[in-house]
Amino acid sequence: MKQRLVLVMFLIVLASAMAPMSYAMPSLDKHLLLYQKDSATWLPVPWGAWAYMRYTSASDRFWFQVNGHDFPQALKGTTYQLIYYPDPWPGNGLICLGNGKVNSRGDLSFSSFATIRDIPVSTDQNYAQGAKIWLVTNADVNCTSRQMIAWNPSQYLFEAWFIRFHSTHNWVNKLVKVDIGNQTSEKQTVVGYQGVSISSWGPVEPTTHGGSWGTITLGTCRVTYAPGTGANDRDKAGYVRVCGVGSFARDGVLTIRVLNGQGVDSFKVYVNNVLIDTYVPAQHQGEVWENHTYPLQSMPTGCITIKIQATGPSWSGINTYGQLAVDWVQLTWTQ
Ligand SMILES: [Ca+2]
Repeated sequence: MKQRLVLVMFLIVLASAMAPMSYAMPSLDKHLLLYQKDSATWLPVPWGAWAYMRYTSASDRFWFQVNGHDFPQALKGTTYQLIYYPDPWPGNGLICLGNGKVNSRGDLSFSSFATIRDIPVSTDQNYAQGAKIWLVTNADVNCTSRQMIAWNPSQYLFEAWFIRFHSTHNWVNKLVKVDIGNQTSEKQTVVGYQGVSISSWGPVEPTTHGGSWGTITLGTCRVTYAPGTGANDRDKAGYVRVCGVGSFARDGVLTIRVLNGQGVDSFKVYVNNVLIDTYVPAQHQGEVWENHTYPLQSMPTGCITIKIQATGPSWSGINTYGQLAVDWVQLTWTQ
């Protein structure tokens, strides 16, 4: 064990002396040791796998370089994710930083960057100490829902100490609210961006067909399913597209305002074709506008297409008014 540690220390010194690999990569000024731990004692596993990570402690993005060694035979060919793991279990909001595969010699090597804000985050139970960085098997983490989905600690490499990263990027809060039925808002150009478009909605209401539409007397809306468009269109969806979301985008939140009317106004919400909600309200007599809010765990960049699809049974007034009215759609994020 002693010889082993001497070797590890020698390799740390050697790696520290190496120049950064990529011309775009800033100076990797800090380092972290990761190793297999006995999950009963949290002591290092003798002769276990270990990795050395160099990283930027303050930069516009989190740049890093990972070199791992001595992975056991059974884990050769396994893909590992480098993650920031905030406690408690299952690490809700964890961040997948990059990934690499263990080669036939039992080594693992990759370098990349991740567009992240400061770590640890304030809600992390380890906030006072710092951020835990782990190497976990790809199968045990969901990078979209951002949480651990299995626990096989004998296969992981854990942090030897906590780290901190400070983002020097100038984070700016963004808000795009698309007022459905307001034809100026529906085509708005967001300053510095390509703008907004909508498609596949019914006519502007209540302007077109009259009626109460909840208490929207001062506003306008549209339905996802317009009357008179044929039975095959009952599951028709309305789309809102927001383009020009930058590559630094983080912390997205989608809010939609939907009329829970006299029918069963069930619906599904998709973001870039990924289903994020299936909503089935209790049936009632009134008409109530409801806000539904969704954190976007994996914030898309470029164009974001929001699809709102009625899935409930046709209500009695469908041939007059259509189905599932939407007042507005709002996206917030930072970039
Ligand atoms: Ca509206």
